[in-house]
Amino acid sequence: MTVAVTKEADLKSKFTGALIGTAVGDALGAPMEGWSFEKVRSVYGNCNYYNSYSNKKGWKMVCRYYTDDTEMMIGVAESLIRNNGFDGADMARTFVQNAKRKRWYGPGTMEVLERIRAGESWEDASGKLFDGEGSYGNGAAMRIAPAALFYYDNPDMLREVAYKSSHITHSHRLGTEGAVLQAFAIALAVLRREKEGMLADLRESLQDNAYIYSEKLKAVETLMAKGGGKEDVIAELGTGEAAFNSVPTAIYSFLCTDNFEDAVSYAVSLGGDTDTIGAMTGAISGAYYGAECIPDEWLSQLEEGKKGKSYIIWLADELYYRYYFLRLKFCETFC
Ligand code: RVK
Ligand code: MG
Ligand code: MG
Repeated sequence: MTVAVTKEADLKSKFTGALIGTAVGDALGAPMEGWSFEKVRSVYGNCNYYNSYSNKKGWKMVCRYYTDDTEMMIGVAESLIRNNGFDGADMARTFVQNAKRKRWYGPGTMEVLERIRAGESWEDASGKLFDGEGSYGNGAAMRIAPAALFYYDNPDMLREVAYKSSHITHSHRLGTEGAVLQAFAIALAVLRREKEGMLADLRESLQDNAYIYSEKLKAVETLMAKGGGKEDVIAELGTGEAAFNSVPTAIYSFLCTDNFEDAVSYAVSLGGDTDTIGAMTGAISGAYYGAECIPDEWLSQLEEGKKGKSYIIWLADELYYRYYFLRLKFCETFC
């Protein structure tokens, strides 16, 4: 991974962009989660934000309430901040304390959290799912942004923490590898000023045995080259709840567009797991373009309250300061 120097102000904005971008993408996609591509198109037109005002039925996309994607992302951030880094027991406890059914959790993740609440070891609970296979759902990837930001300039720690934080709920190799890929996409978005070369770096970040992800990244490259239509993107990358059918789709949504609004609009326009693909695209795009690039019209609608918009922005600030002072301390000692 090439390390570029990012200005401090830019970096802080990227931290905020990734966290609030997760919430905005999640909230924008939530009302249409599970809809087919055709249904999304028939209700919202082509899902271009401005066009949505003028679609035939007069429906307008809303960006109000976040779901499990953001609630779990908040848990990752809270735990990293509290511990100045990763602490598995604390993160598992935080997930359990934060989880509210009204946020629409995946069934596997809810089962793990209930097992931990009932006293099972947080290290073993996820391995009991799906006949001992573990979950390959996208629930670990969708919440990874805070860890990706905290370790964006340390690829070994990034991989380790992405893996360990995922394992709390997702022990299937394809579930954890999807989260690692999403973490690297966010880290690269923080580091980069241009998108060229990102796909090659992402490919390098994959483990040798992550066959399906390298195939999907090849498909991303082909679709980028030929400017594939949405039907091709859906058929080749997927829009489902499995990590391998959604993380590459989020990466593509970011790569094939030029700004935050288009990226997230594109992601949710594909239908399927819209809140999660929206959240993951929002995280990558927010990390790349910065918080200022998130449309006010979306941000102003986003829920407030105990753990709403202002709290998420505060978490991003805290995470940034923790990151900054830890690196400063490291440099005073070793540089
Ligand atoms: C409701 C067979 C498996 C599997 C395995 C399938 C929220 C199951 C968020 C499972 C996200 C689903 C989503 C999701 C996040 C996973 N064999 N099928 N080994 N592993 N699946 O339940 O947190 O929306 O159909 O672990 O990853 O917005 O139900 O939850 O869209 O993937 O849920 O995996 O889901 P889970 P999750
Ligand atoms: Mg959700
Ligand atoms: Mg979802």
